[in-house]
Amino acid sequence: MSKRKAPQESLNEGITDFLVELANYERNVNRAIHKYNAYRKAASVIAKYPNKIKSGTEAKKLDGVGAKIAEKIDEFLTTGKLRKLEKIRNDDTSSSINFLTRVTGIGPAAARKFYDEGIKTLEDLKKIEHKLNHHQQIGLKYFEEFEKRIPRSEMRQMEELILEELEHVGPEYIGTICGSYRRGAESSGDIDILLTHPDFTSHSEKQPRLLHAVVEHLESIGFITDTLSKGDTKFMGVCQLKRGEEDEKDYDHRRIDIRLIPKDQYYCGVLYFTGSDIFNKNMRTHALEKGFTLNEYTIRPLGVTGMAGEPLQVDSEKDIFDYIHMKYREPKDRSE
Ligand code: DCP
Ligand code: MG
Repeated sequence: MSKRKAPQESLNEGITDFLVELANYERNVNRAIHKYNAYRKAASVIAKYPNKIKSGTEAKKLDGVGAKIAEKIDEFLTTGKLRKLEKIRNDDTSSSINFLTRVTGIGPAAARKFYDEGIKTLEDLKKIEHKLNHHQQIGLKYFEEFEKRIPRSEMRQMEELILEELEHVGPEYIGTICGSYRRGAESSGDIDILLTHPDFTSHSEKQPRLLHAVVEHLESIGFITDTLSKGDTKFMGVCQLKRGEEDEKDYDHRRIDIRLIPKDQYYCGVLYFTGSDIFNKNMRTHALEKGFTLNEYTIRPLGVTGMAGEPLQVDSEKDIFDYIHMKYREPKDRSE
C-alpha cells in the first residue's frame, strides 16, 4: 500500500489539499481512522465537483460534507487559511510524527514511540539505524526515492517486464497490475500485483512455491532488489528497472507488493486491489444494502439472521457487480 496519495487536481484544490492534510493528521498523529476516512471522503467528493465552491453551505450539499467541514471551508474561503492547520503545522509533536510516518515501516504507533525517545528527523533515524527493523531500514535507505510517484510510462514498462517474466516462470500464471495504475492514473505510488494459478484454489493446499518462484525469478534478473517481508501469499519489497542505453539516468527504486490469490477468489481480489479505497467502501455499502457481504476474498449472501452464506461463484469482476445489481464500472471510473 502506498503512503503518499496523488494530489487531487481540481477547481477546488485549496480545499481538497487542506482536507487531505487534516486527514493525514488524524490518522498519523491522533490515530483516529474514522476522522481520517471522513476527511478523505469529503476531499474526494469535492475533487469531483465541477464548480468552484463559493461557500460552506454550497459544499454541505455534497454527500460526505458535514457541518464541521463546511465551517472549515468557510474559514478557508474568507481568510485563505485554517487556524487548526496552522497550529498543527507549528506543533513539534504533530509535524514530527507526521514526518516519521512517511518512512515505510514506520506507522503511527512506531512514530509516536520514536518521537517520545527524541527521534524526530531523518538524521535522527540515521543515527539509530541499528535499532530499526529491516523494513524500516529499507524505508530509510530509499526514503527520497519512495517519496516520488511513479510515472505511468514507467509503470507500463514494469507491467510489460513483469508479465513477460511471469510467462517464463510458468505459462499458466495469471497476473494483473492493480492499484491506481489499473484505474488509469497518470502516476502511481507503488506497484500492486495480483497473481493466481489454476493449481491454487481456496480448497487446495497452500502453495507458497507459486509465489516464491516468481519472486526468486524477479530477483535473479535483478528487478527485485530488496525484501521487506515474504509470506506464503504476500511479498512486499523493492524493485528497480534496469537503465537502458537511451536513459539519461538510473530509474528510482520502487515499492512493489505481490499477492498470490486462490483462483476462485481472484476477481474479488482484483476488484479490491484496483480500488480506489473509497470506491471499495461505497461498493461494500451498496452490497450490504442488497443483502451481500463483500470483501477482498469473496462475496457471500446474507441470510435473514444476518449470517453470511457460502461464497458465490465469481469468474470476472462483472459477476460481482451483477450479483449486487450495480452497473459495471470500468476501472478508470472507480475513483469513488
Ligand atoms: N485498499 C483499500 N483499503 C485500504 C488500502 C487499500 O481498499 N485501506 C485497496 C484499494 C487501493 C488498493 O488497495 O486502490 C491499493 O492500495 P494503494 O494504497 O496502493 O492505493 P492506490 O494504488 O489506489 O494508490 P497509489 O497510487 O497511491 O498507490
Ligand atoms: Mg498503489
